[in-house]
Amino acid sequence: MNQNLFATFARRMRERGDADFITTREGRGYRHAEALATTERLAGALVELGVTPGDRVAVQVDKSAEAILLYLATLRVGGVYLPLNTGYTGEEIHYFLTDAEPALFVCRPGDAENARRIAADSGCPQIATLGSTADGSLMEAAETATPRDAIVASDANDLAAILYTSGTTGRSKGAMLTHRNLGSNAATLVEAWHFSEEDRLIHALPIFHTHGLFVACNVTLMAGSSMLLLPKFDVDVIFEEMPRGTVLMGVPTFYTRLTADARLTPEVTANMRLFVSGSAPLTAETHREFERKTGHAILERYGMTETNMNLSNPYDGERRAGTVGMPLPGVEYRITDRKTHEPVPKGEIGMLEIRGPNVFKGYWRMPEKTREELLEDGFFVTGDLAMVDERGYVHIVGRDKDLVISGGYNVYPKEVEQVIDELEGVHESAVIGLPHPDLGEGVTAVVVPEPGAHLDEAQVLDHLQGQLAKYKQPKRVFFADSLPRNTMGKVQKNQLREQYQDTYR
Ligand code: MCA
Ligand code: AMP
Repeated sequence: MNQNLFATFARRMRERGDADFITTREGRGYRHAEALATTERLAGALVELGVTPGDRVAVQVDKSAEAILLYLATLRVGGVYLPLNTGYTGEEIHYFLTDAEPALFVCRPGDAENARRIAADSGCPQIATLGSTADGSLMEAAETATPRDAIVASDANDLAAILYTSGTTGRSKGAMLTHRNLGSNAATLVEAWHFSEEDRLIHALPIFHTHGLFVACNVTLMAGSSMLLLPKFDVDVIFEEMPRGTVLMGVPTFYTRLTADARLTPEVTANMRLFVSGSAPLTAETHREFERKTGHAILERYGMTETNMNLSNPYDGERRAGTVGMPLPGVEYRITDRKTHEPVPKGEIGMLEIRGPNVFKGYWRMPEKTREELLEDGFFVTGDLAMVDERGYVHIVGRDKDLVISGGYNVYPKEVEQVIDELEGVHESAVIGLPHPDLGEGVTAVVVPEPGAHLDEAQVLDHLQGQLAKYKQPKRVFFADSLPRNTMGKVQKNQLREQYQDTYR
């Protein structure tokens, strides 16, 4: 049997035929059968552009129905989908193209000139464009290409996607995800969250990360549901659409913004059956406040790029504020001593490790990194600190990794520090996350200038423009004579977090 994930999706799309798959507020959408036919044409275009099984297809495009169909067409031809944050700068893209060696880079029509140059510099043989209104050279090619109705035969262990996740060393790592990884997780979530053909997901997340791409789209496809595709999260639009939706998936910032709005009532959410939160910690306060205002208990779950979803609060049963629930069926977890990987006594804090069919194959061309984080017995070391309570609910209590999560986007301090340190007059810097009422954590830099150098906040921020995606850039920059260090010489970021804790409050 063909274990290509798309074979499962195609079966469902055929069954669902004329039922809506993707709808938009502008009225441009796709029914399931129509979407399936478009993937045949896009597959034809991909093959004509030189994509063969196993090839990476790198994609940096605005959110659109066609972008989702491009993901599906890539699976159809046996390619490996590689989505890239639309905020990434040319320099960042250059790294991804060089590292992943894609056969094709699909970019926004307006970026074509730069993309051509970056592709040439990084050895990528082909580019195509895709705009948010079905425009661009890829859709033109799809019009004339010979449709391909075959679905390339794949093994469950073959790669379906590579998603880059920043590394603690500052170098992004490509997480290799197989057809089994994605397929098993989607099937599990459909069951766990009771998805059905009746569901209409309000899709307001970006589609270049696990949450908006795999959790949202794969689950919709597998259940034969439909989704309202929104270009971005906009509170006004969510309030307008909730009466016609059934599920919302969001990062905690969605819920803090909705909760702060007077329009949040039981009436406006009456048609909704499920609110899912993840990608960053949802505060117990927001959870309770949302429930008080709507009667809906947000379902918080825990996942990672490397593993898709691991733990989830129950659909039926208590959804406990401040916890991420229990392991999903088929997923095992253990909480261990960081050094020995031996389980710690129940109720104590330790490293969260995960094993299951959802756990990735390793980091693209980084065997050593893979060995460090993917243990011989199959457990993946998440870098998150957790404890389990007496009722079996897991609490994520902190991170062992130096990571900031801002509005659901991960920012690795090392990467930002390296760019700041290149600025003339900077001796060294430390980047930290501080409590932020809207984004959860606000990226913040503490900079130590060279003796005699005169630097100000604007200079540091100017220097970062164009080098780092906007969401990675600090919201504030502070200056200090030195950084606090322990006897081993390690920067004490806890002390800095304490010193500047009230910055955004
Ligand atoms: C936008 N900006 C940000 C962020 N988003 N800055 C820091 N952190 C952010 N997350 C910048 C904009 O460039 C803009 O800058 C300024 O902040 C104000 O933008 P605003 O209009 O408020 O932002 P927004 O468009 O409303 O976006 C906020 C957002 C968005 C809705 C929270 O960031 C978002 O959709 N985040 C979701 C991320 C996500 O999908 N994460 C899942 C990763 P300026 O004004 O200067 O131009 S997957 C994952 O983590 C795992 C697997 C999991 O468990 O799910
Ligand atoms: P990413 O690298 O984008 O896959 O982000 C994964 C990280 O997001 C995890 O390692 C956690 O630190 C964090 N995360 C995801 N979901 C939750 C959650 N519900 N609560 C706390 N942290 C979360």
